[in-house]
Amino acid sequence: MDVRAAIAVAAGKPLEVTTVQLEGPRAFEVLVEIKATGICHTDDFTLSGADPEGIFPAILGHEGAGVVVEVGKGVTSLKPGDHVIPLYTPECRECPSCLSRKTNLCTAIRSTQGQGVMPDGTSRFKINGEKVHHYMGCSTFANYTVLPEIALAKVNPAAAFDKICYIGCGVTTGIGAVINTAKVEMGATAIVFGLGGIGLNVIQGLRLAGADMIIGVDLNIDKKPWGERFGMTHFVNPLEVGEDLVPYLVNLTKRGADQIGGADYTFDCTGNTKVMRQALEASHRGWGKSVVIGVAGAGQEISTRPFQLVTGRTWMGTAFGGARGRTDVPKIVDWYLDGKIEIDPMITHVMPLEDINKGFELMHSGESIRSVVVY
Ligand code: NAD
Ligand code: AHE
Ligand code: ZN
Repeated sequence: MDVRAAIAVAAGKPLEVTTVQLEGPRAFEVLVEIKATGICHTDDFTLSGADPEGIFPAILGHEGAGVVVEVGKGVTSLKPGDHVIPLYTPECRECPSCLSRKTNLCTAIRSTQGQGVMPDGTSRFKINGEKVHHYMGCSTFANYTVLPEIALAKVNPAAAFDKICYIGCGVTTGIGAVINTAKVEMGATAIVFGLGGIGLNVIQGLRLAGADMIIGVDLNIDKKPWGERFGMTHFVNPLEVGEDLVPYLVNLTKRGADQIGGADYTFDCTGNTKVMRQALEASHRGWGKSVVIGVAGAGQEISTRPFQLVTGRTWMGTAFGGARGRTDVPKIVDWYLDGKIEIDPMITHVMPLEDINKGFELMHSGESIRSVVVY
């Protein structure tokens, strides 16, 4: 069938909106009509050419929501009409990783996903007979896409697609980093570096977990009211503090009889490796946990003095907020419907697929929190 899609033709080039051909679902696959998709910084990261797994041409997009149109042979958990959210971290419930209960990083289809193809090694997308790659197993920058059954979460049909698409990445990553990865407790102190589409969800996760002091750090002063809107208690602009950012943050978080500073929990939501180091070093001596969420380009590395770890800090990372997609995503949709978490105000811009490059420009200029394409 013919579908409308935004194709990433080459690194650093704008997406090209055109018609491509999509083959129907094979065994254990599902054809989904995508109704809405968010634009995440990771799409921009891959489009920039910095992603070692970036392949062109490809149909990017991994933050979608839609409706099942057709199921392939052997599919048992979904039927036409079901509302679904695509999962770039699937949940097969059978691989050693799923069975370990220690990680959400299902390994069932990870290698083919990284090669931009379906689990059988082929692509369902073509343009003029030439192969177009899938992306993160999702390709939500197309109004129809095919996914493996294990990479779809069935969700409450009462929820609006143009809001819950954000649960496909940003909302779940931010809130999950707090709840699943860091396991933040009531009364904790926390620092969030980068108050974009992910960082603001870390902040609302911290509010949900009952953190007392929530410090937001961003180079863009316009993000201050945004942080406050979701529970941030203090804002720090590194440009005002200069070279002394870490001692400044340690001082700000001093408490208790010994007056040792550093936050209980810190989160990098920038993808900048220097910020990742600052986040680790601004966490508390003896027990601070620092969570890397940001994604950094090929060849970039993080560093610190081993002393920082010897003295009890833990450096950790999270993908998709540690969420097991088919189990946790439907619950997060229900949290949204129950008013437990907010999504609507963070969706600052909505546009048709034809204007998708505008969504990337708004991200670059820092004007948007989340842009959503509605088909
Ligand atoms: P975004 O562009 O919306 O937000 C980034 C924010 O960081 C902006 O507000 C920007 O002003 C701020 N920033 C940039 N450099 C900074 C610095 N040196 N100090 C302080 N603030 C700085 O991006 P996003 O969609 O929120 O994504 C954030 C990062 O998280 C990206 O690297 C993205 O690829 C990654 N990500 C990871 C996962 C995961 O599962 N681990 C999921 C989604 C996104
Ligand atoms: N392809 C990159 C890695 C990118 C990456 O870490 N992706 C995150 C999700 S970001 C969503 O916005 C992820 O899920 N990682 C786990 C995984 O298995 O990819 C690279 O550096 O090669
Ligand atoms: Zn993302």
